[in-house]
Amino acid sequence: MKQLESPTDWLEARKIKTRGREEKRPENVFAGGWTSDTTEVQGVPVTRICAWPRGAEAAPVSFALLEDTATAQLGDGDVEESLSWRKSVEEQLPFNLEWQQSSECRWNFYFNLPAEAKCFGLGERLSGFNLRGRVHTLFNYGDSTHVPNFDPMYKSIPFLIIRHQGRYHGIFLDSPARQRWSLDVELAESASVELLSRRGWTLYMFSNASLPDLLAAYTALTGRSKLPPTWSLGHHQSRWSYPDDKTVLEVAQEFRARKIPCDVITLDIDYMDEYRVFTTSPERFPNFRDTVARLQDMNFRVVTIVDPGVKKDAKYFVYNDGRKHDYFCKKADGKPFYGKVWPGQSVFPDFLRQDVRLWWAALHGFFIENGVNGIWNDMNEPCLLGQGCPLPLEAIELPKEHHQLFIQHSPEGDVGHFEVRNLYGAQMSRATYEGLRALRPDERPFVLTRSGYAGIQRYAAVWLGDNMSWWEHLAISVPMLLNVGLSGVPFCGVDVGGFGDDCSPELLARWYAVGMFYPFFRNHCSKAGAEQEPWAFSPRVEDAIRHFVETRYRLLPYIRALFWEHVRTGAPVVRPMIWDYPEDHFAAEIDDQFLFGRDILVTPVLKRGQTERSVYLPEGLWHPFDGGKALEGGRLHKVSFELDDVPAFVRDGAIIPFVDQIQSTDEYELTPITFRIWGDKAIGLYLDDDGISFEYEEDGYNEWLLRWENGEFKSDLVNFGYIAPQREYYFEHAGRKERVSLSR
Ligand code: MIG
Repeated sequence: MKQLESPTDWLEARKIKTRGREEKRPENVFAGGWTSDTTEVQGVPVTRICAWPRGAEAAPVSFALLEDTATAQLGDGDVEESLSWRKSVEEQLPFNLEWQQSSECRWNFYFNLPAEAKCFGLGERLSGFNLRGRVHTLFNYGDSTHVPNFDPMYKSIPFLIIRHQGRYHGIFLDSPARQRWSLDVELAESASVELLSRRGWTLYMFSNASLPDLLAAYTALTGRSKLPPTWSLGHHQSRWSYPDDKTVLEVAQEFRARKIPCDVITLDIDYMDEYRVFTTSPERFPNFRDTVARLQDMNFRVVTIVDPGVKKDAKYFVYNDGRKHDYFCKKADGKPFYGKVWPGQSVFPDFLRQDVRLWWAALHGFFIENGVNGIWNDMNEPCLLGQGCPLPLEAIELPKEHHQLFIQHSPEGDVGHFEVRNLYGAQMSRATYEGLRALRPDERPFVLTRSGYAGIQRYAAVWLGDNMSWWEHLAISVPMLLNVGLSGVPFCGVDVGGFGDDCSPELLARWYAVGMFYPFFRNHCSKAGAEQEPWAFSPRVEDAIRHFVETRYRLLPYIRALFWEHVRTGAPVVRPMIWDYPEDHFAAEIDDQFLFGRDILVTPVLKRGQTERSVYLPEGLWHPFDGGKALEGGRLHKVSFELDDVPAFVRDGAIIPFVDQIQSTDEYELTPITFRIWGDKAIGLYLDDDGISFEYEEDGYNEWLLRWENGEFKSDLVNFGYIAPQREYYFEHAGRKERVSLSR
């Protein structure tokens, strides 16, 4: 067989100038055009700056904003108010933000970072909660070396939050090209961003808000997630890979036999026919449709992986069809671009093009016909095997177009891939989301993605890629997910048990104790790792895991309400303590605890051999989740957590809806719900919708405000638009449980 052409351009891209010694502020060579205006978004003042180089006429069209245009007329969809931008008269931006262009392909931004200020956001970061004191590179890259100083990661969300004197400010630099944020590395109370692009950009400066208001404003611009299908909030089981249909069915049966709730079985790359996307293996999954149906008979749903690389194979319909229509990315010389991924030499669709997205969307008809429920997008940075980062970390120049792997078609015309790289995965997931939505209009799509850009929350849930079965990675998952949530993406999680390496029994149990509070809750493990299904170790570990997964399921009505809150306000599901306790300076430092909505404070055990940890409770009274004496907040406590204790506290004054134990969300609708009440005076919310359709957007939901006062339970109807199947309701307070009917 003839040797396939091997891609060498990525090597060429490395032969460019990289950073030497830190330079002084370079000379400003800007000679292009710019505009500046201001408005208010959800009550937050926003200044917008658009700039473009000489020769261009405007900043590029944005793919991050709701309306896909930098001049979006907000006021549609989720955004209530309409924006009116006014010409800016401001002379000075907050933090004295300044910008310039220092070469034909380099822009610089400078701002002050007062000593007291803390930085959050920027999407997926390995550096802990406060991002200050290091460089953060935003250039989507798939690599599993998740050591603390590793950079860049799979996703790039250029939205930085600055907390200063108890107020919050945001900088959103909307450009999908390489960005490097240096957050006071020099300890000089100053920060800078270097953007490598020959195109323009748009910067939004949000100022002087509370943290919830800031998120409301940022997500008013970049959009919010829809309510997820309820099944996707259940427990997912994954493995790279279950080798064949027989094994998959056995795993599913095991969950039911052992009564460990589970909703989703995920199929990794080996379900395909030699890694050809939109096919199934005739040897290992010969009756694919039947296998999916059998899983669904057991109340499971199936999520299949889809990678962007299309196998170069003249007998393969996806390759031929895409070639015929010219859908794949080409090099600057017009020749096809080939990169090596799982299928061998592969071509890559140009997802920036709408016609390509439509084509890709339609290909998902294959999965719909087979009954597949959701799609998992991987390798979509895009990641090429064995090649390292396509642009050196230290680059201070953008290679010329013909060395940027390939060319993509932006609304402004052809551009080198590096100009728009950070959009590749997001636009793939957009195509997937829109495909599922069009093909199955009555169901909320479930798409999971590894790569993404600002606004990815509109299309997909995210997981944070290849972590390891290390205690360090259990611990870092908390600040990582906090920053992902503060970057506008509520539906997020990491691989429970860790992806690489062998998990240990203790680690798996402790990981589930945290994972049950991840918005996206999936056990996943790599090929090389030892088995880590919930029963892989001892009965003691299995029992602990069962308790955590059961509790996750019992909390589903509360979790569904948290996503409602996101839809309405942009709030993340997993929140730092400062979200609700902004005045608490002690809380601002804490990144090993988090709020799961307003009423649950998660205080996980993150160290091997640890059975006790110190817990910081904010003001008020807090009740241990699994029962026991309430603790007074405003101080530290030493608390012990056995292997099977849910490591969390409930806020005094909370009413949380719990559904009776179910094994999958198929049983959700008819199962009784109990409103558990903590404290003498309490309030809560109960929301109900069909959990699967978009009717909730047309008033098809019910909402009650719940109150507990003077020993009495009351429900006030706020909205009634969904005719729910009959189920029983109870309240429970201090051991007293009574049936109630909700007011109409
Ligand atoms: O090169 O599909 O992060 O979750 O199991 C590895 C195989 C490709 C990387 C993903 C991981 C997945 C694996 N993929």
